[in-house]
Amino acid sequence: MAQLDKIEELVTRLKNKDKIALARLISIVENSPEIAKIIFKNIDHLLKSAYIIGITGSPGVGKSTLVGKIAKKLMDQGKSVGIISVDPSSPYSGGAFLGDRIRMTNLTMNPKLYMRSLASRGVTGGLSRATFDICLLMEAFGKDIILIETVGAGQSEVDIIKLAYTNIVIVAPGMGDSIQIQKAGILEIADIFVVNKCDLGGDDIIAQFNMMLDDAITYSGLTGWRPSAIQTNGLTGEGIDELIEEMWNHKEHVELSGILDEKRKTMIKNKIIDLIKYEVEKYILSGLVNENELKEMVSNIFNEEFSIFEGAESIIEKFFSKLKK
Ligand SMILES: Nc1nc2c(ncn2[C@@H]2O[C@H](COP(=O)(O)OP(=O)(O)OP(=O)(O)O)[C@@H](O)[C@H]2O)c(=O)[nH]1
Ligand SMILES: [Mg+2]
Repeated sequence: MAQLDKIEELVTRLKNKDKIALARLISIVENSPEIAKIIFKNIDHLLKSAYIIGITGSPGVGKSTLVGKIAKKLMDQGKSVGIISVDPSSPYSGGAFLGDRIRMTNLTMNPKLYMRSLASRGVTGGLSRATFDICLLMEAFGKDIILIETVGAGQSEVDIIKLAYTNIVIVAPGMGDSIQIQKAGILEIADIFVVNKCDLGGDDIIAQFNMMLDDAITYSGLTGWRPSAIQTNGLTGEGIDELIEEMWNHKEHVELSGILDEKRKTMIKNKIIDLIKYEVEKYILSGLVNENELKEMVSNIFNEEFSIFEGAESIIEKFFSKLKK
């Protein structure tokens, strides 16, 4: 495949901070995990030099606006920033759309910034797999900070949230506040809690959040970190400095406590398992049972000739007996 010859050249260009090479490699990684393996044979990063920050919140709370403001400040501090905007519900992908808020600030023109949006369509092997791989590419490119924006609702997004070293959860007044806060697992997710649109209020949300924290007595015992609640205004930039300062505080906390290394090790473990699963599944589905056989099996099960478990078991047995040969 002609594409394969180009991989090495693209990786070299990536390491020389060529944005076009980064964009091409991300597209390849999104669409074909097969070729992604070849890319990563030439890249030996372990997400140690790039720091990953997750920004999660319901639609419209101001995530993209804040991401734009945060990115700008970080770049002013001399950091190189990558943004991944994950939107499973969006029909677009491939960097074609991204928060117009960010675009409006002309940030896209900044050479220190690279943005990419990711939708389910066109991504092979799961959004979290692609997000992880894109983080690796961005790190190899030389990004210091990677910001991942997600709505955080689906399972694949929960997996993406687990990738981030510091998670910022954003809510906004007047958008079903108590529901937003009570949403599953906010205390487990939020390292920093942000109430955006403070021009519209939000003191009550802060009070409610602090009460919840006080109730969760065991919480601080788990990680030794008590999330703070910060009010921001995405339009004026109010509160952004405080938010960034808190990000650095949390970074220091996870680094010194060893939590960060544990997290990285878990990511490595999950990646190994992912790769094995992918290969084994591919082997079984192409080598041991083809699409037609599987179809026939499904009809037989549907006609109650045997059970789902017996069907799966027969394939697994075939797999192991083949291994023994
Ligand atoms: N009043 C007010 N409006 C804000 C503030 N921050 C953002 N907005 C507005 O809120 C709207 C949604 O902002 P986005 O940044 O697109 O929100 P989002 O969370 O990224 O939205 P999705 O990506 O669609 O989930 C936009 O019209 C923003 O201009 C703020 O602090 N105050
Ligand atoms: Mg957005």
